[in-house]
Amino acid sequence: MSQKVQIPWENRPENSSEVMWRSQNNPIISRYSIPSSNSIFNSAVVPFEDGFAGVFRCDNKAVQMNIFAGFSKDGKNWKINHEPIQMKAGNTSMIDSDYKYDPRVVYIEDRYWVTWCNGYHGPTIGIAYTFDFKEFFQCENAFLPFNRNGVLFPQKIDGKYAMLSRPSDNGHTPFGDIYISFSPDMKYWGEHRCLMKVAPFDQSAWQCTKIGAGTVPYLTKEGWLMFYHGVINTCNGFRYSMGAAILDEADPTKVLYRTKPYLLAPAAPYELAGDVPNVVFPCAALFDDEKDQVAVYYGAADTSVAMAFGHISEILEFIKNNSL
Ligand code: BMA
Repeated sequence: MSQKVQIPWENRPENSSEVMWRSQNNPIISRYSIPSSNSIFNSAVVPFEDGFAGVFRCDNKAVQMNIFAGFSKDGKNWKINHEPIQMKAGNTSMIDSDYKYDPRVVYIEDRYWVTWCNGYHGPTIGIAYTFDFKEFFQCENAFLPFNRNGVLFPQKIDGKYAMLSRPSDNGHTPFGDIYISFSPDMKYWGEHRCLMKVAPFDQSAWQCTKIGAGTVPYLTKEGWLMFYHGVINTCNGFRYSMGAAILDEADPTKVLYRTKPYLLAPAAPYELAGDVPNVVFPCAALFDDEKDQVAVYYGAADTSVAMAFGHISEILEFIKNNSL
């Protein structure tokens, strides 16, 4: 599953012994990168043609949440469209949307699928497909409101599409576990199973309030590797960190391992301060198996997009040796 395009990469800094380390160029996308934006964060990228394409959450200066397509040759320098994605009708004519945020993107079979948090009487999971990142076709919402963090698997499991999600409420949800659901056709979703719950406070407090799927699961020799966010409710509000889990290859309703310590938590200035302080929110990852490299894209403090790097083999070992 190696990708032909060189993924963005920076070696581990000499003075670092961390499993994952930040880009020296963080944040790689700053809040005012398009004329209308107040903030650009929680965004997703994939290999596309001879470079990369992405779907970006750009909140405007009225603080309306919407998603925009963007393109890059190297995965680090991005040109984001100045107009939001205009959806056409996909497998339904009901494409209502009060707002769109926190997109994920995945290539399955013959096209790119976008999932996002879609405003339909509250947040739920919107789905669209595109072949070229110019025309987008919106499909039925996957679930009833309220739901967030819908993340598709990159291939069918036993002939069905599979999606992770996080049932929630209409506010700043103070709870949340990750579920997995299946669909024969990207329209009707069912067979909902609870996948992963929050961790006990006394065992892994950074993920004791809520957890949500982050990056598209990636098949490794150990199983499906998925970076996720975990939240603790502190006396100063929510704090979002990144961990990772490995799911069983044949039956991804089974969690094999998940990190007890976090892999990345708010510590850099752009993660500690911003529109929402103390947020590290992973939404995409690019992998290169041959080079044993992964580059993770995450939203920093609901303000900008940042990147972190790691060696796939070391991350897998870390998850297995430090599992909850
Ligand atoms: C969630 C979403 C995310 C955001 C996070 C932290 O509910 O709005 O987009 O990053 O809160 O504010």
